[in-house]
Amino acid sequence: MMPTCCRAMQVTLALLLALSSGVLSQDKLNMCMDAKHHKVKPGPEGDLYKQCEPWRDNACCTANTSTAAHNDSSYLYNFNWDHCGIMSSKCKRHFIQDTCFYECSPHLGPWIQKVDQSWRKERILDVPLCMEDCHEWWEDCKDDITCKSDWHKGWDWSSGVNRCPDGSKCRKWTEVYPTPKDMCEKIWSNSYIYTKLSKTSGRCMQLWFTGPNPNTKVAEHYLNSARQQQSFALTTLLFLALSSFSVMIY
Ligand code: FOL
Repeated sequence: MMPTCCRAMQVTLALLLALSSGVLSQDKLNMCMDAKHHKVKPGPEGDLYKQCEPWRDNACCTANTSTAAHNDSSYLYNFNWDHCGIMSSKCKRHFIQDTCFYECSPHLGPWIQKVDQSWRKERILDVPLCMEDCHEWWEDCKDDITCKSDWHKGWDWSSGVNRCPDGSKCRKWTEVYPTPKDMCEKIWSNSYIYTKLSKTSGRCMQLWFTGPNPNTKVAEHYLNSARQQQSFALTTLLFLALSSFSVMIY
């Protein structure tokens, strides 16, 4: 059993740590992840290209990145959308939009995680995606073909672009992803979490929007609810600390 003095110190230390992590989370509402092409800080980018235009007031992508997002096998990731024959243009526009969202969004802070990967230091995990965006994406791709469910790993890169690995075969989209949820969650290894929330809820992130970025408020909401959970944890810790100090005194 640990002496009371040390336990009290331990709890105080935990408190200080929790407090400092709260301070560090202040700028999570407007930040860029530390990944392959992201800017260090978000800011205006007047020349963003076509589908990335909605982010021009405040973006983590440069104009060059936004143009590349529209090109096949671009320098961004050398990623080949046409790995099982040519991807339909109605499907491809969703991948372009996803690329704009991933590269340009300054409001992903609450879902950024450190990773140990050769091509990036941070990733997004479990971003709550609006149902309409996920369903429309799946509907527009459901007649396309792919050989893999997780497009982040396991490709054959020997030619310089991703090819289907040995042993995989090109299958109907609906076989690989029976539902919109399967596709949205699996394709980028849980970057997204499927929700039943609609765009009007203000509680889910939108890939497609016009006008002021609606995701600012969504991120704010998730950060506030995380803060509330944290302050509950802090109150509990404080209670524990005080009760162990009082044990020392009496
Ligand atoms: N969109 C979203 N929403 N989230 C993302 O994380 C995301 N990531 C990309 C594009 N759009 C995204 C980047 N895509 C590889 C494959 C795809 C890719 C980036 C890199 C790649 O090199 N894969 C290797 C493994 C590399 C490694 O993990 O070390 C492979 O084995 O295929």
